[in-house]
Amino acid sequence: MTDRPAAAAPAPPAAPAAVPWWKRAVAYQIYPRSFQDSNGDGVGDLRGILARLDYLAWLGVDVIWLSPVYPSPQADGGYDVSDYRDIDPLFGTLDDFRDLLAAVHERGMRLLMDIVVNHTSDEHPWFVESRSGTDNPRRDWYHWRAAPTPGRPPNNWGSRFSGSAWQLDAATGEYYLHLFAVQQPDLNWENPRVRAAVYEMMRWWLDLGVDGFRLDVINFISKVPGLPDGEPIEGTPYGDGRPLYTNGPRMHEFFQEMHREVVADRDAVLLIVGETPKISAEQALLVTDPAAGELDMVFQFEHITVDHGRDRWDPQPLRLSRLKRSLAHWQDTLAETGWNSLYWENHDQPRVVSRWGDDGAYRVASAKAFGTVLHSHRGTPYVYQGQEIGMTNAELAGLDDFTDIQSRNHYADAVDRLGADPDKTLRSMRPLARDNGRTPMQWSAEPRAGFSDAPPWMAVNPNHRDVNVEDQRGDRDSVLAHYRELIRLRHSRDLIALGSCRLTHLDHEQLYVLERAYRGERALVVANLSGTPAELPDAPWRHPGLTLALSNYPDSAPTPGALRSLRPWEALVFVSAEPGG
Ligand code: TEU
Repeated sequence: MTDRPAAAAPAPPAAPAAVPWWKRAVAYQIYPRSFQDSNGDGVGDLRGILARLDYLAWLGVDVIWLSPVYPSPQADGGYDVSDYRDIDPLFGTLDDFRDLLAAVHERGMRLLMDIVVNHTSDEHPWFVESRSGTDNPRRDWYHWRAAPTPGRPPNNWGSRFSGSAWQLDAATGEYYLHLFAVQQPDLNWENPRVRAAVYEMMRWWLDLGVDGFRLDVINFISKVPGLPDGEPIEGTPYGDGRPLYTNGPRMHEFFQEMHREVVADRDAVLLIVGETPKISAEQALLVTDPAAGELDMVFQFEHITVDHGRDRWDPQPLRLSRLKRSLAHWQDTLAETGWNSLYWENHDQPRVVSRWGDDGAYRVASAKAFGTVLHSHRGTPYVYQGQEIGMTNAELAGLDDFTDIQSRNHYADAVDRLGADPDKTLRSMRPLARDNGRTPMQWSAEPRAGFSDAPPWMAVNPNHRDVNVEDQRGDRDSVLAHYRELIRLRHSRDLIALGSCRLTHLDHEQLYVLERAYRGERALVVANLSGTPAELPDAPWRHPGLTLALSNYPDSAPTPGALRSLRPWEALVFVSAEPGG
């Protein structure tokens, strides 16, 4: 009987792949124009951000997303870049940037640059050369087309900032494509020299020491060949080009190429998040699957357009079940393989407390409730400047209060071209206008809210006397203290950072309920996202061993079992004991 060699010892279980840092991180978005002015010109700048870094470290922020600070004619708030390797004098100098980056790293934080490469500014040297002649070597760095018939654009696509997506260039008699403003011509990503130049620029910033990128409308870079007409849109001279330039045929190929050319061996330390309007959860799973070698996460728009009727200018009341079904689908679809970004606000969105909460009597409770719900999902939460103190929408009384090109173009199109009623148009613009998220940061109750010593580029919200960092910093019942506690909870419990996430009670129009689980630990989050009391369906709920960890009311039920109803905007986090606790 031959002695069979001893069975090989079973291979030790594969060490769990190191959890990327950004899965436990909380991000903070800064819109530099409106964050902190340091040189008294009424516009925020890099030295202003540097002066506020200790505040962000105190809040518990792990990574900062910096909206564009590159030289720009500022036609679209800096999202029209005329030089990718410098800083606009409005915001400072490259040395100011180096000092800021060093100071961020000294405090153990990271910084993401905002890369805007679906388009450039029409003042970028690449475009200046490209439009200089049909035989210019950079002509095909952009999308130029002759008019099929005189006076008619090459196709019927509408711009996202109103009007046609094509602009006639008188000098060469050809049209160029601009999905956003006329001042933002789209780069032709079919051209490998364009892609190589973009990757080289991104590596330049990585060599400077930045920790990753937020990629602006990055799923628009691949267009359907031939740029065919879109389905006509009723009541407009345009067709819907979105399906023809969104999540295009070579998107995954370009994402993988970018990953190879830019991220390569720095994958473990970098965070690459793509802004991807109209991406589906299924597509996002393909993009964020680490095995795909594309992006780490995306900003999706499904949940942030549940109150859009025809479009942003047709605001509808929130149906909570619709919001929950969307976020539940994203949680379930990306689950163990993909990874979600979590946000309510950014520089393109209104303030959540005004949009879906109550920015009057229940401003504090509803701001905290939306914070609790957001930060209790599985994914990386993004706090937009001012969200952590419960800033509200701006007072946009007249057209002059709207600074944003998207709003002003819409008004001009609706009123001047289509003859719509001016007041009715302004009324429909106010609730969801991007300007609502762009008012100066409210640091104190002083005039100009401590943002600047000079008249700010945009009016400070007069409620800064009551809503500001200084007053809230010492107040343990403030929205700020609540956000700080949410961030501390995520940092201290992998249950919250890494645990599975299941939404329940999807049809309930008041309650938002989440169940989290991680290696035997459990959490239950239940929030009443309405201004009226909510009875708990089929109470008592049995979640033995869970106790209250966080609430936005002083005297909430200590356990789920004791809960019978929730007060307006009441939001509770129950957790099991800490392992070994
Ligand atoms: O936004 C892309 C985008 O599609 C939207 O968020 C946009 O606000 C709007 O809803 C268009 O319909 C990114 C930037 O975040 C935004 O600030 C820029 O204006 C835009 O790209 C162009 O760069």
